[in-house]
Amino acid sequence: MRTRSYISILTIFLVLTLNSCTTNSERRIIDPETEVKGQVRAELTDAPHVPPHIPNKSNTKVIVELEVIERQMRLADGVDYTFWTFGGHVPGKFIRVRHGDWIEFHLHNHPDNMLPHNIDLHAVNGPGGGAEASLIVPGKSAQFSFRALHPGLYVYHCATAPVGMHIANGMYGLILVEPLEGLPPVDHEFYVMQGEFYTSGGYGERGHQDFDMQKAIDERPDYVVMNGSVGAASGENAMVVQVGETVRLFVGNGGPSLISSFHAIGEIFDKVYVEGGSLINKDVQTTLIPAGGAAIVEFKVDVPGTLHLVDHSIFRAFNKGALAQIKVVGDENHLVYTGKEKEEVYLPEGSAIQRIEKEKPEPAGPIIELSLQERMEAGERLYKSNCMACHMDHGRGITGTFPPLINSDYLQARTDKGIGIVLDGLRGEITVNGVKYNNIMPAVSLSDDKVASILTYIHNEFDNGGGLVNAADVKACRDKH
Ligand code: HEC
Ligand SMILES: [Cu+2]
Repeated sequence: MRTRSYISILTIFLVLTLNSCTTNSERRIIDPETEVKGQVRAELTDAPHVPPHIPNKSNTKVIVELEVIERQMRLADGVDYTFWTFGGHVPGKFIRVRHGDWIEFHLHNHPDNMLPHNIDLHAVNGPGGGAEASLIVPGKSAQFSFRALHPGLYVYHCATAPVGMHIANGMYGLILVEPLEGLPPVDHEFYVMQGEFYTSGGYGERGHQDFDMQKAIDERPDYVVMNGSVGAASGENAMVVQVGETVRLFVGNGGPSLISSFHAIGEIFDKVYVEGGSLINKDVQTTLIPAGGAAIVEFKVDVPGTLHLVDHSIFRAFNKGALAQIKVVGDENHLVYTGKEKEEVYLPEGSAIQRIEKEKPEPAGPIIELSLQERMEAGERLYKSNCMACHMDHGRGITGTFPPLINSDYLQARTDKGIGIVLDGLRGEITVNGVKYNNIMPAVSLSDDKVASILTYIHNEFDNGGGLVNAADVKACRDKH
């Protein structure tokens, strides 16, 4: 019988492969019989710091003391949140042990806390990763021990019901089980961990925000952040390195729900320890980090500038906070990257200012005028779909490229309220609020009514002296051409 012989061949094959997998060298697990010698207290650190490399020893007893603290902290400028933390910050303290170590874990639940908590470490072989053994009410401590059988970078998190809520409030961190041979030396090691927050108010809504269970169930976070808050690792909190140095990032994703497409804008990962395990991939642009997973990435920085570490599901990075930065300082290397060599206006021969053809010109007929409020409402929508791509949200502009529309002295000085600019476009050098621009704004083909609404919106919403622009004003200007 043909099928049967196939099956028996398959069975033999499976038995062989399974057997070969159980040898320790293949599975890289430590023999738990190996004797444990000596004892140390683990040094724990807050992100973006990582405890120092452990000198060459393993099979040591390592005592870890971790305290759960519930506290109100900044989530974004003007926004507060009551975080539940492992050690006082989000993400929780970084724990570094050695493959083969015996970890005596003490979890303390601070007496000022409101709720019971526990810990599930993905580095544990045992029920709940320690969750059952560590469940404690406020004012209590629990102790359990485990052998670090597998090397790798592991997530830990709270697993007290409702589990999703404990994680969503910030209860996650990383534990590194460093391989016996140690990780190769690098100039810098940093700790970066992504996580989402589901708040009662939308992104940026000021004041203290509560957790929103429905948004969490729907997986619709308002915030996706690196290291616990918007800006925790960017701007003046950016990590700083020198040109020519090597960097290792221990990257975790606490979730609770989203998968991170982890990417460094302006850098390629020389090495990625895929999913934080022992498989090494090379020359990687973006690595996927599952919820409750991790990755180790390594790279050498070649030129100065700012690297943006993002979740490449890119609205999360630029609209929800999933961004961290590494400032690279040092000398340029024009053999690797030149920077902008020149910029000039590009106009194919004989062409005039481009038109953005959106719609047919309005058929002549009675002009219907709207109230200020109606123009403002229509104007906001029209601004977002026709102007915001260049002039940015709230008319911020991009310095040197797209002039701002907020409180623009250039716009306010015009007698036509800017109608001519929208109808005809604009080119040549102009100065807006002291900054020179020499670029091209395309003419936008919109009806008189729509132009009136957009300009009314810009004059009122962006502090340009207010007033109402009527469709008749736009028509009069168009007729003069
Ligand atoms: C494709 C990009 C682009 C779009 C879309 C665009 N603009 Fe502009 N806009 C520019 C550029 C570039 C300039 C500066 C032109 C120059 O350097 O001469 C400018 C200049 C202006 C100015 C004068 C400078 C200032 O800051 O006051 C106004 C007003 C203006 N735009 C309004 C609008 C409005 C309203 C819309 C939407 C209907 C719009 N723009 C859409 C690129 C754009
Ligand atoms: Cu908890």
